[in-house]
Amino acid sequence: VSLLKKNKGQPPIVSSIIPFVGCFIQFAKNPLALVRRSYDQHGDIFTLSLMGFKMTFLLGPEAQSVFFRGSDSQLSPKEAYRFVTPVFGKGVVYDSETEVMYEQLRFVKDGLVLSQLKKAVGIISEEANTYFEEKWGDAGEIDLLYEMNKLTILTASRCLMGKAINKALGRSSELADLYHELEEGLNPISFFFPNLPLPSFAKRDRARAQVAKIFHSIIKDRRQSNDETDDVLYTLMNSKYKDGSVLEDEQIVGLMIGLLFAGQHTSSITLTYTIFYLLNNQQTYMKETQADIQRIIQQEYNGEINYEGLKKMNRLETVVREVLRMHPPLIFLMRKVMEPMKYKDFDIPAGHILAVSPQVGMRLESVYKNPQQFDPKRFDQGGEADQSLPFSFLAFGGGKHGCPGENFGILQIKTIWTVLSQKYNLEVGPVPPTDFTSLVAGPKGPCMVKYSRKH
Ligand code: X2N
Repeated sequence: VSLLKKNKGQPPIVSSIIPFVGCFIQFAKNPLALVRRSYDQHGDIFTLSLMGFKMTFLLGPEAQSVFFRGSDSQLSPKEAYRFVTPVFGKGVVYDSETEVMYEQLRFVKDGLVLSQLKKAVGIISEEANTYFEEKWGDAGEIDLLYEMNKLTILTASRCLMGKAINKALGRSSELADLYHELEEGLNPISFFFPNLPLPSFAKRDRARAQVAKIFHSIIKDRRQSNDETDDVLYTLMNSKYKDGSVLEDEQIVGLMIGLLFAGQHTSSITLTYTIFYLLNNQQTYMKETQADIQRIIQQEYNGEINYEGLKKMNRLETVVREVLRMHPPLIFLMRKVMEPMKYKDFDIPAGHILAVSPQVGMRLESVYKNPQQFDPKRFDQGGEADQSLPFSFLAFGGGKHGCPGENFGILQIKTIWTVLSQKYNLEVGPVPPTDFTSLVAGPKGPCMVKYSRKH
């Protein structure tokens, strides 16, 4: 037997009888089933041929670590996520030079530091209180996903941009409609067909121009009034690149659009699933969570919802993490391979799209026991997740591009649930299935829920 490692060539290709199109139809129908089936057949690395793209999947912590540890010059997020640029804008998020991208990421992280999170709790609970009082009343039936989406637009935009933006949102539904038109432009099909002339693209460009105009005027007002509300906008307006220059207004606008999108959909989806899981586990996690709210928020902090109190609510936090394990809103994360690379004995050529699938990756039996079972206890201190390998939990990505909004997002969900569950009793059906046809994968709507005010 030769001691030299045998070169196995490129990763196994998942077979398909249709040239060019490849597995695209199966992929479009149920991308996760295809990825899971291919993993069972081929193991932790394989390539799907989709519309002329070679998508190479890495599954399991060992393979995933290669993805998250790669440098941008080897594994480019910018090249993989080009299709988001018309929405977020040029020169920001994934469209900037690597070094600039990292500096922008740092500005965002600076805008979401602990002191900001503490303030955010106050803002979010205030917005949530007002929302429920004005919109829900005493009893009724609503589409929970729709409602949580509306509420997280308000909370995320206020935490990012202060009160002015919510005045603009409240004055007319125009801005909300514009956001919606802008988001319609983030169709996942445009990953495969960036130049397809979809009718939504003309609307997208018009909406972006309008939103930009409104954001520009908010920035201008901020400067003139010497308003020193320190929110994320304030942080961005006062941040400096290493060369001493400040962000251009156009870049601030682009980052705001990106952050607003990021903070809204992932949160409203996770919040909706969290509520479904809590109410479907009345005798266990719901009971425990509500006892914590009673003991910590009510007794220890006299009903005031603050950062310290929410931090102590461990069960709610493990419920949210377990929801994210089973239903990560981003079902794929991608990079473009810029230089040929190796994984185990396989050669991955330049030009492949490298992909990690949080949803499939967090339901592997080798990573989490009974992965199809909802079990928040796995995230308890000293629980099974504490023993897992790095890059086992994928809901917030990892490595240099790891999500800067992780703490904010979880806190936002905990805050809104604490406000909501103290006001209302809810009646929900079973946990809804997931809709994989949008960029951010959430429960298939409508998610009708009955509510009535507590005493
Ligand atoms: C054939 C429709 O085509 O039925 F938002 F500042 C802001 C994640 C990018 C996933 C691409 C799936 C293609 C289904 C086609 C910011 C909070 C971010 C982070 C099905 C019939 C966005 C593209 C998904 C290809 C799968 C990009 C988000 N934190 N938010 N049916 O992430 O972070 C941000 C970051 C991507 C994909 C696909 C179909 C920073 C069809 C019709 C057809 N994929 N996919 N974020 N499909 N059909 C975000 C990462 C960034």
